[in-house]
Amino acid sequence: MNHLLETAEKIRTMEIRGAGRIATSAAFALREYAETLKAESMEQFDSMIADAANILIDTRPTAVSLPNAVRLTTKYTASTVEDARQEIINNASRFIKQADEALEKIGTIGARRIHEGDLIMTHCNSHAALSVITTAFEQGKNISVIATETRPRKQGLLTIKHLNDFGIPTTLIVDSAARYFMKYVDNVIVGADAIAVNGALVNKIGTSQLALAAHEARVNFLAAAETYKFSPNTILGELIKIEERSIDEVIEPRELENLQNVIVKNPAFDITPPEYIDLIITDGGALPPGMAYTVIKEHLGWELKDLV
Ligand code: RUB
Repeated sequence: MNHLLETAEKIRTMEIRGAGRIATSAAFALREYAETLKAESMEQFDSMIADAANILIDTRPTAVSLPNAVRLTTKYTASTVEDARQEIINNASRFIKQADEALEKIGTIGARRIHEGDLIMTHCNSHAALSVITTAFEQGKNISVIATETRPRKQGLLTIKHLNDFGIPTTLIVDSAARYFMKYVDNVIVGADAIAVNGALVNKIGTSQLALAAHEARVNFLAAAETYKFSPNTILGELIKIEERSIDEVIEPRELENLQNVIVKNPAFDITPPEYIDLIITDGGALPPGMAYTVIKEHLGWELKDLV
C-alpha cells in the first residue's frame, strides 16, 4: 500500500502530472499493490482493490485518464484471489504498454498535419502534443514552436526544456501574449485532460483562450489525446469537474493581507467548445470532435448499459 499512497500523494501535489503520466503511474501503483496484497477471501480482495482505486481516483478530479486507467486496470472476472490478482497485473501491464504505443501513434498521425516551415503554438506541457511536434521535427521538417509560460504552475518551462533538448527552435511567451503572436502561427497543438462526448476539450486553464484566438485568426487548432482520455460518464450527462487548486499557487497569502475586498480563484482547467477544434489527434486516428461518442464506444468499449 505504501507505494500506492506515495503515488497518490505525488499526483495530488503534481510531482506526477499531465493526464497521461497520471494514468500510467496509477496503473503501475495498482499493479504493484495487486502483486503484494494479502487477502483471505474474495470479498476482502474486492474491497481492498476498491479502496485502492478510490484513493487514486480522489487525487485529482479533472483528468479522466485517471478513472479510465483505474477502471481498465481493476476490471476482473476471476473468482479466486490468485486469478484476480493476475488479471489486474495483466490489465495494468497492457494499459501501460498501450499508453506508450498511443503516444507514438499520435506522433506519427499528428506529424502528417505539420508542414515544412510551420510555426506551432503549444500550451502547458503535454506529452501527446510534444509527441506530434518532435516526430515532425525528427522527420526533418524545419519547424519552430511558441510555448506559453502557463501560469500559475509554469508547465511551459518543462515544455521549452523538452523542445530545447530536441534542438527545436522555441520561443517562450507569457500567456497573455498568445493572441499577439497568433497571426504568425500555422497550428496550435495542445493536449487533453478529458474529451467530453460532444467533443469539447478539457485542458489546462488558458487553452480555450488560445482556441478562441486561433479561431479568430483562422489558425488550425489541434488537440492531441489518447483514446483513454475520452470521458464515458459524459454520455450519462455528467459534467467533467474542473479542479480548483490552492490560491497559494497564484499569490503569496501575505500579499492578500489587508485586502478584505479581494478573493482569488485558481481553476486549473477550462473547456474549449468543439466548434473551435479542427481535429483531435488520437491513437485511433485524426478525428473531428463530433466522433467522440464513437471513440468512447469503440475504443473504450463502454456503452450506456455499462455505465448506468
Ligand atoms: C496538464 C495538462 C496537459 C494534459 C495533457 O495539467 O493540462 O495539457 O494533461 O498532458 P497539469 P499529456 O499540469 O495540471 O497536470 O499529453 O502529457 O497527458
